[in-house]
Amino acid sequence: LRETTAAESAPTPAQFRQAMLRHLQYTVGKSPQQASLFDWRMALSHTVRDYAVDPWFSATRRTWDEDRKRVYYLSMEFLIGRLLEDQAINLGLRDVMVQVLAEFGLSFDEVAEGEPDAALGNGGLGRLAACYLESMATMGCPAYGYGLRYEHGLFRQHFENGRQIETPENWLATDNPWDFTRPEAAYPVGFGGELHDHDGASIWSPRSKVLASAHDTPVVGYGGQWANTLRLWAAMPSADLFNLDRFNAGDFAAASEPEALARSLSRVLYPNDTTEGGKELRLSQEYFLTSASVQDILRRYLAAHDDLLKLPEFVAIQMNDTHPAIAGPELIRLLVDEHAVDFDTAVETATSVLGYTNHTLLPEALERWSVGLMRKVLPRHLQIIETLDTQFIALQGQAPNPVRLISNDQVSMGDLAFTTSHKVNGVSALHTELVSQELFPVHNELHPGRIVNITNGVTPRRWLKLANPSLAALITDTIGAGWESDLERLRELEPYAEDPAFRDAFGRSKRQAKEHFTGWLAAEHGIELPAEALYDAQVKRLHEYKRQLLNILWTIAHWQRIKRDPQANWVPRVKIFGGKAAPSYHMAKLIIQLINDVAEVVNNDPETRHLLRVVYPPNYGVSMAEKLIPAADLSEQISTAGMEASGTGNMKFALNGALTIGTLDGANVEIREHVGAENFFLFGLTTEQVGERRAQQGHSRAALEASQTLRDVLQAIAEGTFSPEDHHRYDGLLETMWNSDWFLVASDFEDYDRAQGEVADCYSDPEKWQRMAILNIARMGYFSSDRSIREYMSQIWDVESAL
Ligand code: 26M
Repeated sequence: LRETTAAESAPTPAQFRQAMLRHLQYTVGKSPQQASLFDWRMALSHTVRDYAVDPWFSATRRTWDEDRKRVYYLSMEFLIGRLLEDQAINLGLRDVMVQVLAEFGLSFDEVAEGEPDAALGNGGLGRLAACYLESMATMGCPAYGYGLRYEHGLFRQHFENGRQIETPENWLATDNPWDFTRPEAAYPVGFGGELHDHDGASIWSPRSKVLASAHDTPVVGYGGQWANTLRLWAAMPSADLFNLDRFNAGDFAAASEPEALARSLSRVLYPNDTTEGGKELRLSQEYFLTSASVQDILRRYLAAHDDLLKLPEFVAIQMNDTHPAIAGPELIRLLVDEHAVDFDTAVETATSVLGYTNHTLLPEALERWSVGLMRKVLPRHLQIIETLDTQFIALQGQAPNPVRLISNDQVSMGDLAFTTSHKVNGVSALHTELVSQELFPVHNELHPGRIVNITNGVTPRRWLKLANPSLAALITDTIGAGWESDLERLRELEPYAEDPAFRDAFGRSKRQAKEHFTGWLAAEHGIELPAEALYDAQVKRLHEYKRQLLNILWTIAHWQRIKRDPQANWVPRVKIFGGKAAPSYHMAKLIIQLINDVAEVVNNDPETRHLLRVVYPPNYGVSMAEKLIPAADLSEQISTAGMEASGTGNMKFALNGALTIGTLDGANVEIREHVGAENFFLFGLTTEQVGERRAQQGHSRAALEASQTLRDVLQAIAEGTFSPEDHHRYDGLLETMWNSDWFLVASDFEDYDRAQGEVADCYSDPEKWQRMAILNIARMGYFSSDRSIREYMSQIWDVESAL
């Protein structure tokens, strides 16, 4: 086995070319003359993948040989995007690959554009898991990602008359070249059935069993010195799991239940980024992921050890939100029922192994499962949770109203995850404070020190080097290579903020990124944009708390002002929106329609179209973000304070030299501290003021009465200015604005307007703007996911780097 790093063993163009031609002929079965773009991409992907295998083998081998502790990251979502360029960069193959393709007359961008995004996630939580996988590999942290191999990822979005339409996503329709199928790694997962008492012990006889079958993708770290595995489970009906007893008893429908369940389990990703609750299939998916993963973890541990009580010395399991929180009961069940460990020892062992990351405080997003459904699907686990609940009540002594794992006939997965974890973490400083004080105050007093903060981060390989090659090249030219895996080195750029030549070069790189984005937008969506304008972007899932509504209402106000005084010295702006709404989230879908209706009117107004555009390219996802974020001048991070756990898009924008207009929410607080308050456009109520304002009767009406600007905006909407064919389209939305406004759009409007005025003033002084943008880039090193992972390794997982 080779132990050399990718950089040392980089192939020559001739070697790479030969390897690719071999794959074209023998893997794809085509000659260069017959090959389509698809064929070339397959040959290229297999060629790149080959170079991942050596570091992958050697990392796996060393982990076994050195008997290292491993991290297992359990997540229902991995929002990976494309892999070809990412893997090529990390293996040091990007340049040679581009060169060899060019020799065949092919443009790399054109070949790469054919790769479908692996969109196995909804948004921030899923993308964070993908950044963390890449950083764990870069940091030499022995780790596995465990997830589900959904046949259909997040739905595709398009607009009809401005309304969101969802269609199925189908990333596996063509070959997935990254996937190694592992039919030998398969585990039965049981569902339903009964409990029987046997000598005081509970025996679970599931009604159906489904096989979990593994598909592995190597995840190579930057520099190619380490690689981990992303293991995705596919549900498989299995001949021997077909229920023969029931079949022979004549109950044919019941006999094929396992097969029906199997066909649905890994079929599709649930498209909500908040729980809608109660769906049996979702609970079954969560258990399927968790059980298969925990079985695999124990199998791997027992292949090298025999004392299960030492599990915490060799295994750390991280639960990405509560979605895999059944891991506690499942691990306890396997230890007690299959390995004869006594209950209390099993609980202690499981708790020492497990960690839980909380990603949200929204009450509707905190998972609760009805006791009835739990009993039906997972009777043994419910029994274990009941025992844990009894123990947890006892721990609270004489408390009159103890916190319970089960209340109102529902299992609270957050409380369960807390009690079965040795560490619980929030994802930004503010969020962790709220997790301690608002969400888990009782747990926190019982277990001081269990809650820790790990502020989120993003991988600079994908979000700077890959997405923004012109800025990345400028950085390397200025401070040398190596910043990619030591992002604090960006600080060396600080003095260049005062260097006019560097500022010009930065301006040119921003211009190139804009051209790349607008070129794509024109080719893909037929939308032409002016290059000389302030690109102002808000891209993220549609949610009322994220306040896309505040942004579009301000856009209308801005349009009205331009129309009142068209000759004034306006800064031309392009308002860019992107993001999907959950299919059943009516208000979010109405906001999408409003944005598209406003775009229709504003973009066709000859008086203003040279000064204001509104664009909403459909189907925002990782690959669109890679083009859009580098092109942005202004990043909208405008959630109601206290509601966005962290945000990670905010980090990607600032790292690419966009300035932020934002509230004191989530990681915005820390971003502002790092880049400097003078380089950040702050507005809005604080978390504390949000609480106070909501308690004031009639706050929405009061705020509207204080803002002529906002009243004029609502008036225009009410008159049908943007929906001439349906004056009542936005009645519901307007009613909310006047009478409830939970998200405080009206309360924050005037201050947002003031901050947007500062943005425009600042942008008209390019020297000042560029200085601020450069200082943002230089001071964003802290937000590398490498730093986050280092903190998880030392504060939660107690695992050492193998490098
Ligand atoms: C739950 C049950 C059923 C179906 C879907 C879900 C579900 C899926 C995703 C619930 C929440 C989901 O994601 C929440 C999320 O993305 N949270 C975001 O996490 C980011 C990473 O920590 C933070 O930066 C964001 O602030 C936070 O909103």
